[in-house]
Amino acid sequence: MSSDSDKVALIIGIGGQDGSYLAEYLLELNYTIYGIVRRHSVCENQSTRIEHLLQDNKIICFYGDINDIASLTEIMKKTQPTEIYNLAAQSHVQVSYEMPQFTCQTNAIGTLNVLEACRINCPDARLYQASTSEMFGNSIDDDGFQRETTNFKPVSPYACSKVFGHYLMKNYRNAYNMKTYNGILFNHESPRRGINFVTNKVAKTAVEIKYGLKDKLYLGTLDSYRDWGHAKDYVRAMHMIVNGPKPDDYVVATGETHSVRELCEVVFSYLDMNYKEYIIQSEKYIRPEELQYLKGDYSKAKKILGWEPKYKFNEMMYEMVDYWLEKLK
Ligand code: NAP
Ligand code: F7E
Repeated sequence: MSSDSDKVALIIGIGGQDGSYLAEYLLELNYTIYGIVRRHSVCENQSTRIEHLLQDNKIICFYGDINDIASLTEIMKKTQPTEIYNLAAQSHVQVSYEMPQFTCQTNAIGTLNVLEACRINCPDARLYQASTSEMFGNSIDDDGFQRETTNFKPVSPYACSKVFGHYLMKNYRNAYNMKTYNGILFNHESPRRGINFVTNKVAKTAVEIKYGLKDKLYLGTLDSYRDWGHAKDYVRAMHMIVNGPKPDDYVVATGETHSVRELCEVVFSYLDMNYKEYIIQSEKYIRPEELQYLKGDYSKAKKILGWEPKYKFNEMMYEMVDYWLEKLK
């Protein structure tokens, strides 16, 4: 692996699923890593996924918040990053219906704060923005895929807030010649995924049922489709995007789609169970407007960056189930 020892990364949202994997990945490339975490009353909550990195002093973290431009300014001034990854967000789609204003304030205005702090304090830094396939909403090209040229028709406050951030990145790229990069990432999962996202919820609950700790799994719709990849593949893509030939926007996906029903089938049959016996559909998890179908065309990332996913869907789900089998033993 090549060395990037003069490179300094600032990961905003380092304590999240992607932030933790990205930190591990960039450490292997010899980056100096700074991270921003929010303050929690239970302080271990902000560092569960990065405890191993903090213990060995492999990364340095600061308290900050993308809603607080003073904290961003101070940290950027102090660390002078060559690359900034803005992964901070209220990232749950259903929660964005319950907290629309907070979601938009954080994901949209927070991203504006990151851009402004960067423009003023480290204008030469390369800045990555965590854009999302949610921005496409129910917009699909005639061949059944979404790609960089597909129209955005967002169907949640979360998706709308991310469209704002996405266009602002493009605006600052053109207006100020800043090096901004949008990664339009489709769903990506891992054992570190929050357990209120459907993949890890199904994996964890199926194991709890297997061990006799629960008897039912309550879900919303089983008929939506997602293009699910592995977070480890996707943080590798983030780094390749930021080090690409020019500031640009890229779709990162697997090109495969599966329904929530198929996901349940894969997980329960791995545990020798029939999912139909355990699932109860609950109104609680039905969204006011649902995004029905996602399948991404990653050919631009493949052609220009040489990126391709390594993990397959079943393999990833088995890894998540194995994690819970061990943890709940
Ligand atoms: P995640 O696990 O929810 O992590 C988000 C991180 O952002 C958490 O560490 C969170 O801290 C932090 N954060 C939230 N609000 C903040 C604020 N105001 N200031 C500073 N930090 C804040 O999400 P993820 O799955 O790693 O996703 C990373 C990014 O990619 C997010 O922006 C998400 O919207 C986007 N994205 C995710 C996917 C996906 O499938 N995973 C796909 C496309 C795009 P706390 O722990 O304190 O809340
Ligand atoms: O839902 C359905 C739900 O919450 C997937 C975020 O990382 O990816 C993620 O957003 C599907 C939806 O992810 C339950 O209705 C059924 O159709 O795991 P999810 P998401 O909404 O696709 C995108 C790319 C992001 O950018 C977001 O940050 O599963 N579903 N029953 C359920 N979903 C949940 N969470 N819980 C259920 O009980």
